[in-house]
Amino acid sequence: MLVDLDYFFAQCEELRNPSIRDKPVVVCVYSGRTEDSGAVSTANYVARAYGVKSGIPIFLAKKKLENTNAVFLPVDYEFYEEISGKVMNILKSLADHFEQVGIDEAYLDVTQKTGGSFEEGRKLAERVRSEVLRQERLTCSIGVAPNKLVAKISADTKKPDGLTVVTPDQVTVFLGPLPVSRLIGVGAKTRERMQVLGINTIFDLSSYDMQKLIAFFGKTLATYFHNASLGIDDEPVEERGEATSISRIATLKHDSRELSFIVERTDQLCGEIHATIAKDGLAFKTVGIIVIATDMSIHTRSKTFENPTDNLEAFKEAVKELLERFLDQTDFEARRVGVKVASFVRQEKNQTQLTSFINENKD
Ligand code: DCP
Ligand code: CA
Ligand code: CA
Repeated sequence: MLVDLDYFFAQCEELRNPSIRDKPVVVCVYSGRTEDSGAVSTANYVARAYGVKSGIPIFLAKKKLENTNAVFLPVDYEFYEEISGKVMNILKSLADHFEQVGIDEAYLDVTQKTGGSFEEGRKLAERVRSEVLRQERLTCSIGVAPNKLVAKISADTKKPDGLTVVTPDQVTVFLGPLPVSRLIGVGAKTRERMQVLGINTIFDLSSYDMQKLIAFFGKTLATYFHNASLGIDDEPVEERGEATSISRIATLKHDSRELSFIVERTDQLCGEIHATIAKDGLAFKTVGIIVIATDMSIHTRSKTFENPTDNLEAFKEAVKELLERFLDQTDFEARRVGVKVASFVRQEKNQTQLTSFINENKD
């Protein structure tokens, strides 16, 4: 099954401030050039009814929501990541195999847990939804299907708070009428090229002459398109590697530009992170700071050591240096501060050789 959280960033904002729930909520990435320059990250479904969606300019969203009690908020990735992590732990606990893709969705292989029964699959999906709602107060949409390709498309069918089950014998009937753009790998350009060939629906694609398809797209792509159109996919649900970075962020007791006051807080955060990674036997090469200023602008600085370390004092010292330089170079006053470590290596016991296990950063 594919589990995707509904209007994720905006739903997180509703979570911390339930009074905005019935209003249009628009989460924005402000570019900072002028007051309203930037793009919409996402919006709740109240705002979507007015035509507001991911990617449109903020000024346009404001225009569409004129004369409403809409709420516009800046993105707060750290907060969303924290919530995402909690949800992912729930999902992981309910699956045989688990694969997170992006901040708000994951594939769960539940073949063994359900004994391959789609009736059991539906029940398990209901359980996933009720656990995520009960423990984290969030709604999600789920697709249950014989493979990842069809699960993803079925999860997108009914939103928000939807559940769509597609059994093996329903796959081609389910996919057939949908536009080809619903297939992963068919973007705007490919869709246009297919349209020229008279291919609009997934059924059109599945019944299109294979030789002609190869002549047009090459063998690899044509084979992928053909299989995908028939709902054929045997990609396994694969656990991704461990986290590529760990961060902690906190709000200061009061806004400040005073190094010693800020460092008092970051020292605590360093301690928390250090406890986590020491437990896992990890050392790190990169240390970073995040400063969210009183105007909500977000600033980051980082530094990479020549050799990995797991030393708490060295960590705190690096953070202090970065903060000092930041305060020196800018006039921003800090409201929230965060620290981050990345570029992990695992420390083998009694061995000088360090094994790198870093996976490519997914986002
Ligand atoms: N996102 C973004 N810019 C985009 C698309 C997405 O910043 N162009 C962010 C905000 C979303 C999050 O990623 O909340 C997850 O993306 P989804 O595509 O899953 O969209 P939503 O969760 O917001 O909505 P839906 O209910 O349609 O899943
Ligand atoms: Ca989502
Ligand atoms: Ca998503």
